[in-house]
Amino acid sequence: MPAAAAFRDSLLRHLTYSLGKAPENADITDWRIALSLAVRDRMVDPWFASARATQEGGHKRVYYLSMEFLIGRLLEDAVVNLGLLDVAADTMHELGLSLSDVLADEPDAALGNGGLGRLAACFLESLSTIGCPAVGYGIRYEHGLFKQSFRDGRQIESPEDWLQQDHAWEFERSGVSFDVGFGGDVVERGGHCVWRPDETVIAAAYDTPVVGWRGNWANTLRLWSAKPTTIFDLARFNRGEYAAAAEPETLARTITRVLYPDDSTDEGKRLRLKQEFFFTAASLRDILRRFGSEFDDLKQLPKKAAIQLNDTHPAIAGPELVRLLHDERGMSLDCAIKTAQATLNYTNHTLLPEALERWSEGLMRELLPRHMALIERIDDAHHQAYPSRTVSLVENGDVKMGELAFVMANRVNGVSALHTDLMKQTVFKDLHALHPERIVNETNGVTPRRWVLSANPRLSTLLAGRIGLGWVDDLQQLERIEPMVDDKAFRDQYAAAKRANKAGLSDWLRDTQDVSVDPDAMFDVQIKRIHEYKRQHLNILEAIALWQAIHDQPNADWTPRVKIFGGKAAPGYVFAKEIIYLINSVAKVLNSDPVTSKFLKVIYPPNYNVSLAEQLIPATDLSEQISTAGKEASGTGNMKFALNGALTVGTLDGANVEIRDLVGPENFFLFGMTAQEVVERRMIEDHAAQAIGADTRLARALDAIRSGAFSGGDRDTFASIVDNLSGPDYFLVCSDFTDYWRAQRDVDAAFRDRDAWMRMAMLNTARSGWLSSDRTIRGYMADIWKADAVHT
Ligand code: GPQ
Repeated sequence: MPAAAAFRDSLLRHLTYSLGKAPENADITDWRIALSLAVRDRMVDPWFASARATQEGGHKRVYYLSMEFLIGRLLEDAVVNLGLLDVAADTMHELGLSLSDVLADEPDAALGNGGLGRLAACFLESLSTIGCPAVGYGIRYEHGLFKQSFRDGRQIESPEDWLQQDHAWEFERSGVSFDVGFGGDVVERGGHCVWRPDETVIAAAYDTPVVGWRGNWANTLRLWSAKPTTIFDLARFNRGEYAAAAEPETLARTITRVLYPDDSTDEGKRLRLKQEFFFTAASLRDILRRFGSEFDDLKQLPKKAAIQLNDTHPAIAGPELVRLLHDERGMSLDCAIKTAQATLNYTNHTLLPEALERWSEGLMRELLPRHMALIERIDDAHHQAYPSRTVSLVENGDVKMGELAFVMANRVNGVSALHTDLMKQTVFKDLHALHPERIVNETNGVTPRRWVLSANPRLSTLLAGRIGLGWVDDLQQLERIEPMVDDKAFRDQYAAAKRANKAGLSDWLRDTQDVSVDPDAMFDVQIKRIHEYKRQHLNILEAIALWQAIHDQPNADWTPRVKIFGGKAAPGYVFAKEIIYLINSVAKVLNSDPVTSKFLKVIYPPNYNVSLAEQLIPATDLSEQISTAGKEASGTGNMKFALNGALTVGTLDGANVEIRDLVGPENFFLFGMTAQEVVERRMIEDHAAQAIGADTRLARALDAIRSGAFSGGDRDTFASIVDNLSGPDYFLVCSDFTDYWRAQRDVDAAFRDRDAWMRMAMLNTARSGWLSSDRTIRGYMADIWKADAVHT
């Protein structure tokens, strides 16, 4: 049978025999699931082959432990990587459906908050593309990140329900489960400690294969779901106490019920600690089980397994691995600690003090009594080996998880050059002095398969026509288009691809957001979680000042701009929610202003997620990366924009620094204070007042907010924002405003020379190949994991 016919046959078989649907009764979701199953079938053989090659060769495996995997939709990734795009499109077409409609029907799996979770997803795909044996371990949240809507401009949250429809990608592994305990006490038996938990839940495994480019290799994403050890209490049920009878089940399932919606803030909730221990403990048991099925000597664990802790969320892995090796397998404590240290590594993703996890000793002793005792032993051992007055794992009654992760790790890494330097100078200064070899840098990256090839088919086709497809897994090859930037025909084609992406976005905005925008206007985009350090309020202040400037001179030759915002605020983050309300309120006034709206619009589509990012980024001219220097660990959206030919207006923060070095300072709009200047500026007590006094535009923009221009005349509505900015202004919005305004006017001027702009955009694409997550993963393999790619 020809390939296309075989594929069609497989799809129809799945529709009929897996879903039990007749083609005439199938809706788009049925077709989508049938297609996913047909595609999934094609992943299984490479998946098995990868597992066999790893086992037979006795290769080292990488284990990536992460509370978050922001995977988004999976069907297109799978279709593209397996080379099935044309076959799938033709098949759907023959069946009277469009592949793009079917792809769009897939729920966007949001098992993560933002950059940290998306990074984990890009890493899994790169690990498979490279052929590095790996398992991603996380939590199968029943509900991912909340859905965001706006009511009268304010954020409303509602539960997300990605599992409502069948999740076609996973295999439930009823044979793979572990008991995970909490609470109870510790007793001594025969000279060693035994933890006797008083609560136990089952961790049940669900596997999703992750296939790499060209389908040569597939790794596993194994997510744990919590189940009760007893289904229900029959005695209570028989007494008619129905709700009480179901209690054990409800309690157990609560652990994996929902993703905590806090990005870069530590809420310190008991259930969160349970989630962290739950998935970490299950994963470690699984890792030891796999090791034990292949090898005998547990001391060899570091040779065969490298465990990466994605932030401190799984940092309890340190004491838990020591407990498993020492208490349960009889290794000496000293050897257990050393073995764990040689196996574990830790990635830090932020220096923000409010995000550094601390758990109270009381809570730890209550939920994880044996671990608390082991943390004290680990602390003692570290003190013995490295006498220091300043380093301690427990401080003011709290266990410091960053320090614990550091002490238990072979390598500790930051996620951009600047961030890694700052780690050494600030949060981990003392530990770095004791362990000068331990901290390394691995600058983040993004997968080009999703973020260029799939998200931007027009650009990809253009590139393929000129340099083939080698860039897809060797992104440095984008350099090969650099000599073509002065080729007028190529530049026009590049510009046409961008224009078509923008026209597509304009249509979408018209259909879904009820606003009309000119595709020839500059599309200026800031998409990321809403946070004061990311400074969406700096962006909206500039919009207000620009609106005022246009009013002053309505006949001047303004460069038309569409400012697009996207992002969610943590439900408990009141100030971030005020920023959302301000943006929406400003949008309302500006978009209906007959004088200015042809030059300036503000649009904030709700419920920003991975799929929306895929749509926005290829249609962007200007990427806003405007965090207070020293606060954004890396950023990864910034990389996606540069690859897709958006120019950046940005500060010297996180990976912006490296992006600017790559693309060249003349192709990047830099503004603002450096991290060092930020520290110095904060020492000036009235820095905000000084900045406002020195810039009438800034003063006027703040006055407009204060006087109620965006709140129907009410002066109180945005008082918290204005008071903050004119008072403490910790994130230095006012101090950076003047230079931001200057940079934005430079952007305006540059955009008016379309040809020169396109040249700069093309240079951004040509020079951004280093930003591939394949490069990042190769760095981890060489510097941290000492793991090799395996070829099937
Ligand atoms: N990041 Cl600590 C998150 O997305 N969530 C978090 O809880 C923490 C960090 C981000 C960080 O803010 C970005 O700068 C990074 O690019 C990203 O992690 C991946 O490293």
